[in-house]
Amino acid sequence: MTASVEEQQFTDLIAADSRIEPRDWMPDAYRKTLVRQISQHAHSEIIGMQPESNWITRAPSLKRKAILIAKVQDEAGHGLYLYSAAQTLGTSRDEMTDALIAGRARYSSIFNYPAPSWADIGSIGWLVDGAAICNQVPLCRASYGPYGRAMVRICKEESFHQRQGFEILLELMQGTAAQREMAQESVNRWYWPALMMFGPPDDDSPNSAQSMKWKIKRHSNDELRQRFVNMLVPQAAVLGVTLPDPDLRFNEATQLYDLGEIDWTEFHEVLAGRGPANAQRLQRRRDAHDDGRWVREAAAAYAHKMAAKPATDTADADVPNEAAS
Ligand code: FAQ
Repeated sequence: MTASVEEQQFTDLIAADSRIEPRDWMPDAYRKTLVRQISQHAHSEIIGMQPESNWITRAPSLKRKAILIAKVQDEAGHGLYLYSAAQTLGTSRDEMTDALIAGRARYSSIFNYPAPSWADIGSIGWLVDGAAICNQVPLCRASYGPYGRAMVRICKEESFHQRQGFEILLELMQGTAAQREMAQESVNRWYWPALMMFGPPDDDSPNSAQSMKWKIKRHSNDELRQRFVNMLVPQAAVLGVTLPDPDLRFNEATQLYDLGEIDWTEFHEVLAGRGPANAQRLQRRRDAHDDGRWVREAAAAYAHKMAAKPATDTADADVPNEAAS
């Protein structure tokens, strides 16, 4: 069967490394894949605010508190850019939110782990934002325009996040024995879940091949995981922390680090909703949605009122009446 003109144009744009824009024709499956990935990504940013926002009131200094507030606020912004990008594909934010609240949508496995110590704020920045950058820098070149452009700004902010996490850990590692122990204990808990953020191994990743053909993904899950570990090893040496993988070794032949076995059973348990904090994260999101209902209703009522007013009225409302003053 020969391709239609529209289909050929789509194929040519992808082959030329050009961008697909919202009004361009695209195959249904391409649209569906993008909505799936971008909405999951948006949900991750929003749920991902929870482990860190827990520490805002307990940050050890005013400086740390200010940095943490800014970081958590950045994650909210990332969620909003991503919901907007997904909306350009014809799925409304309400639909995406409903799916999340109802427990039908995925978000990154990593946010189903608790953050019981201050060092976890360092580990989240260093390891979680570090993994996010490794995964997301190639997404700046994703073939769908609104997604790729959103990723450019997100990656700039994630790189600040990663450095602030590294710096928290560095300060702890230069502190007392108890602080060093707290940092190491935290890295021990976050290391493996951070490796799982890249998704299942390549031979068990049903979406990768097609997403790479469409140039949404540019590298496989395992390639990016490997790139991440290569980046972490020298950074761990500067920090003075040990990465908790006894099988981690530099392989002279491949010039890459060999990794120990990842516990994929744990990954699948978390994806099935049985991780350490899944229920708590989802409940918190539902409560926040309920608590925010009056704000949404007030905003909608105001928009309705403004739309009903004649245009001149609206303009006059903000301009002081010179004759009267
Ligand atoms: N967690 O066939 P694949 C952040 C699912 S943002 C949960 O390999 P794909 C910033 C996958 O969805 C972190 N589910 O799938 C931050 C699929 O399920 P489905 C989020 C996972 O899409 C920092 C199934 O398994 N980043 O951290 C996970 O080709 C600090 C089969 O997998 C992104 O979303 C997982 N880890 O590759 C915020 C980046 N892995 O939908 C706050 C964009 C896989 O068929 C604080 N996304 N699954 O039912 C991607 O790059 C890709 O979607 C992958 C998965 C690589 C995550």
